[in-house]
Amino acid sequence: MASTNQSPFYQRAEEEFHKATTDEERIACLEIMMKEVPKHKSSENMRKNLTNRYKKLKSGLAKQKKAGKSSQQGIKKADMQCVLAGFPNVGKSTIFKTLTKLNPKISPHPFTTYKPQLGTFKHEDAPIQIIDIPSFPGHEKSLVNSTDTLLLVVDNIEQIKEAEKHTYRTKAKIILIFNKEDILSENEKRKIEATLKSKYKKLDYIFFSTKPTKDKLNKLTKKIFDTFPIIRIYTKEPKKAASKDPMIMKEKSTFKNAAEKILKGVSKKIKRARIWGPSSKFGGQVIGLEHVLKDKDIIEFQTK
Ligand SMILES: Nc1nc2c(ncn2[C@@H]2O[C@H](COP(=O)(O)OP(=O)(O)O)[C@@H](O)[C@H]2O)c(=O)[nH]1
Ligand SMILES: [Mg+2]
Repeated sequence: MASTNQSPFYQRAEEEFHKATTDEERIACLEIMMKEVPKHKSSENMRKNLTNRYKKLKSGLAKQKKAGKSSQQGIKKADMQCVLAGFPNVGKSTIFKTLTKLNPKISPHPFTTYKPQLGTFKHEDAPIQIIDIPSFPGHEKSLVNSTDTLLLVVDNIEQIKEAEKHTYRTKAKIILIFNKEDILSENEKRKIEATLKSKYKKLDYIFFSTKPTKDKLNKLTKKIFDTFPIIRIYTKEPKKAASKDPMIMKEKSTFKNAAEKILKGVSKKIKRARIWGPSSKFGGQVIGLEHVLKDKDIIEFQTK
């Protein structure tokens, strides 16, 4: 396969293809190569060649799967989910590792992340699911389009515009992570900020880099947490302390919604409910089923 005159994405994918150690990795590379190869007549043979290899690997993998050898797991969506997206080498996997303290493959080679890596981090006591996906253009479109919050990672201002053709269909809220702050001069940073404020007024952004301070890390996780339309509700039993782990509910949920979530059908049996926290007039206020909850409320109820 001659790779002269191919796009840089193609060339990198081809390099990675030769280094790949699993068929899943090879397939991911071929997908990029097939997308990147020119569609004109002179490259017809090349396209056929790629397609054949791709089909062979796919059917091999399907057989393995039938035999129960596959490790691919489905992704169960958590209450709060974000996806790291961006071009190769901008530092997505490094951010994933920083947040989750897991250990994905990090390398100076692009396309190191072949399949989605799942992890979780907490903002305060709220667990947030984070997914590291392959770089544009080999990313999981369905995840980019369907997640709650997209963490668009860039290390250069032009990438914001270029990313649009991969993100314009997303329903997610977008946070721009301008990464590798450590290698920006004050002057470069000022210019970038000026551009962000003039050209991308509505884009929520944060500068970031490896080894963030505690403050910086908290600023990032708070930014992410604030994009989710949820509230945290704690439950307690009479005379006992409130639960440590919050229940995650939609914004504007009522006490009835919370009670139903705890024990289906229980709301009919509720004798008396009390509340502490932001939505209460005073601690221990007695409430009815339609009481609207706020983040960090604590509820207590007794059943008949
Ligand atoms: N200077 C600098 N380099 C970084 C930073 N984050 C990641 N890198 C480097 O950028 C390269 C690509 O990182 P990686 O996380 O694999 O990028 P990905 O392809 O977007 O997942 C690696 O060599 C990292 O060490 C950062 O904040 N500052
Ligand atoms: Mg990566």
